[in-house]
Amino acid sequence: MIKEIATKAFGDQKPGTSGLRKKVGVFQQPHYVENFIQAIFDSLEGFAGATFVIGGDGRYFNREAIQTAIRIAAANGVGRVIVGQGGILSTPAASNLIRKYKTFGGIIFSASHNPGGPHGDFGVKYNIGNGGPAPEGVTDVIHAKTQSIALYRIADTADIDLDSIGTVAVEGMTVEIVDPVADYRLLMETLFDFDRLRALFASGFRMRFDAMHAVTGPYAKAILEGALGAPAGTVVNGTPLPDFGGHHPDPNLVHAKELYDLMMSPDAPDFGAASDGDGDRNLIIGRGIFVTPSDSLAALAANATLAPGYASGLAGIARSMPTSAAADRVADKLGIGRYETPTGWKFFGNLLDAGLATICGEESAGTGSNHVREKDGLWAVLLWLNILAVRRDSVLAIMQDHWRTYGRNFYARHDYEEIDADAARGLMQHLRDQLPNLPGRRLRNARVASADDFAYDDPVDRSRSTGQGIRILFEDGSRIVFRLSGTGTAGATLRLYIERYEPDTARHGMATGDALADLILIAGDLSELAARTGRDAPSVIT
Ligand code: VG1
Ligand code: CO
Repeated sequence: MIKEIATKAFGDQKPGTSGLRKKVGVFQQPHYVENFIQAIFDSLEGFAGATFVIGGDGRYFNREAIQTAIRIAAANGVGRVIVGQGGILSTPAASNLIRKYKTFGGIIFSASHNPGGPHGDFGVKYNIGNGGPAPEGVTDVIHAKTQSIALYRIADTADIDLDSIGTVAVEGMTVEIVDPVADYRLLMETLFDFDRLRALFASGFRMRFDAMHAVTGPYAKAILEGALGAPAGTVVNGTPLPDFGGHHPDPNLVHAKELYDLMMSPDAPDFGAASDGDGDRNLIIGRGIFVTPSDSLAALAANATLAPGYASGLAGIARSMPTSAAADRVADKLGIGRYETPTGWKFFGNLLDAGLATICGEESAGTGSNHVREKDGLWAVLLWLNILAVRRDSVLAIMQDHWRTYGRNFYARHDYEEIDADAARGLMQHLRDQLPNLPGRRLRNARVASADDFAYDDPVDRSRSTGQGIRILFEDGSRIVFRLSGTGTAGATLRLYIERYEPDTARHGMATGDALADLILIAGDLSELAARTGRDAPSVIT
């Protein structure tokens, strides 16, 4: 039976950088999930009888939310849903299913790298038919619908069994429970030289992949230990847990410290990697070297043709604005297009669809290509492995060689988490007020070339996105960027991004902190950071 339930708007269902993200308790309120899913369908047209993909990263409340999404979809006239077994689908795997089976769209439950469990975070995101996150135009309509909602439609049925592969019906809608890994693995086989990778592991190459008790465990085990013959135990923390084992599934140097320490120790294997809650991020650490995500993007782009899927070359490289310009140098050398977009993967969709960019990346450990419309953690790991298998060099040697060729972009991001929201807004406004007076000014040893609040004009659909971060660019190519996070769920998170270009090979061995020390002081002075936030140090440095 299909029921129509009267409801009223929740005040705050506004999607951020990557969908709607809130504390689990917020999502557990009666009607909360129902309202948002109904608002998604209310924002769409022409989906009667169509197919949608539904899955999530396995975190606490995932199964309940998926059962609700199935009931609402059935009641709204959806023809079929494809659901990952156990409710599991990594974000890139969901993107692949949407594209491969040409579905109308997909609903992904995840709060990505945010902590899980009953007191952690939960999230939901709508992806469109190209497999990518809904662009701003679409999320704005969804948000408007959440504000005017008066009723939702829901099938009044029992829970279905999410664990058995096969097909069941819910009020005339077909529910197909599928292996979450199978199609993704086939896609990876089309991009990378699996024979060569098998030979690499057979030759004694060793790696550790930390799945952080999040969604990539089953994918990494099936591909690395299964298809590629890496020894059992290569994948650690490989079982997705609702609370991620009490950890924070964010593959950075704080939360993946154990992996980092191993890779810096005398017992380090050849390669270390980790992924996040929903499998779209990657952390790359070679023996004795952490590769910043910005450098990883540049190195992957520079070497991509070594993998079969990219052998014919790249059309272009896109990076988010705060990501270092290392990738730009590769694009310039290759003579291909380069694009600078606002933060968030949704801004890459049009460039990928139009064939303008092949590889995209963000400084926040996100790299991906035109194979899906999301960033893809395991893809980045496999591309690195493919490059290592062909070059037979260490990660350290490959990066040193890269810096010799292109120069080095020293880079760091400082996060100030859970600061007072008013203080954060005040700090940004204080910076904005200074913008007109900055060009030409000398700050310590650097002269400001230009300063602005980043705005992006999409070259494909001509949409304009404003207020995407304060940039202060110096004459020597150094940069300071400030922006407020759009994924946090408590207070505000201020992100400060610092970059300095160093062409001189003799200086490439410098510690990043030393290379950026002056710029960090300048950033602190200009923003009155300590006084306004009450913090004398960032919560996380990457
Ligand atoms: C952060 C990152 C951004 C990324 C987003 C979603 O956003 O900075 O680069 O696209 O998370 O990543 P923000 O607004 O907090 O800076 V994920 O792995 O949550 O899908
Ligand atoms: Co993620």
